[in-house]
Amino acid sequence: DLHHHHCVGIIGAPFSKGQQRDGVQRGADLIRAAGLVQKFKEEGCVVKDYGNLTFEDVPNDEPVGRLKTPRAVGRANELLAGAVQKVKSDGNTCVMLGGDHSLAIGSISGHAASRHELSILWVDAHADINTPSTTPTGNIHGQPLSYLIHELHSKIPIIPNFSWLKPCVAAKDIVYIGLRDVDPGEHYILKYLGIKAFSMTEVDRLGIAKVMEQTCDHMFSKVKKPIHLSFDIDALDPSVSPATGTPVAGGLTYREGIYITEHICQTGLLSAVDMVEVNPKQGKTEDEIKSTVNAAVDLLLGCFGRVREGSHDPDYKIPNL
Ligand code: HAR
Ligand code: MN
Ligand code: MN
Ligand code: MN
Repeated sequence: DLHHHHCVGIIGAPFSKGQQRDGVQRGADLIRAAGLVQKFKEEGCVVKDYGNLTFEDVPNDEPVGRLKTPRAVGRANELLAGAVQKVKSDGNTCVMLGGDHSLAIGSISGHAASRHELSILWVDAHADINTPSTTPTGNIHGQPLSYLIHELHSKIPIIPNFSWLKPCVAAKDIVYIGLRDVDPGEHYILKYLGIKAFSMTEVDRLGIAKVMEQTCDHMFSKVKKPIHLSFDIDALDPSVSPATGTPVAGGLTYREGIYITEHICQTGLLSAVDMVEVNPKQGKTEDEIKSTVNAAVDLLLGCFGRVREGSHDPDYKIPNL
């Protein structure tokens, strides 16, 4: 509904070790500096900013198999999971500002701990479902879903600082939108587990309105579970959001991105959002950084009730002359 207050709890997660490009740890503060809290309030939200998490250095974080800096990623996500659980138990919709997409491990785990069964909407150019054996890079931001899904549990080895983690998501409860750079192992997993995916081909074929209709049909086919929206800014076209570590041509337009968030808001089931992979150091100009950060802010506003047609309070009166 348009007239209830969304209670929003914001967590900043300045973490970059799920990948190798410096700068992505600054995403949270840039999104705040663009006025996120004030804009949420102007939309009628009740906002609590829980501040940034502090991630301590993890010494001697040697690779484990192909996995790069696994101990730092495990520790950071354990901390984040606890923080998300707290934001949820305080009665808020949780907004996690990254940081890189490995943070979805903690964000989704913490969310699942407080809400039991979730639907996951993963909006990304990438599937981020490599396992520790299929990963072509060893970067954990390309793997978070494999750690979270029940059906892949047997493919996940023992990893230092990950013993706290239990799979908490069913393959049938995941929907992807925006895919256009999927590794062979990932493609196999998507088909093998029958995961619902709207690649950019489906966005082209159906249009974003039908994609969202079918996304919600899939998510609500049985019970109405709370929604976890994990939004990787690289889902958008690099002409809109160039300041990100792994841009891929042919992405969602700004309008398609906003349509996704408006539609998800209208379900009334949005329970947590991740906004990740904003990396100012990957912007070539100040304008490229601005465009990327503004897109992230506008997507978040769409999640919490901003609609493009405009709105007014129920008791609005035209002022006297
Ligand atoms: N699939 C590749 C890998 O596993 C690349 C993943 C890249 N990046 C992200 N994730 N930004 O969405 O490393
Ligand atoms: Mn509402
Ligand atoms: Mn991505
Ligand atoms: Mn991602």
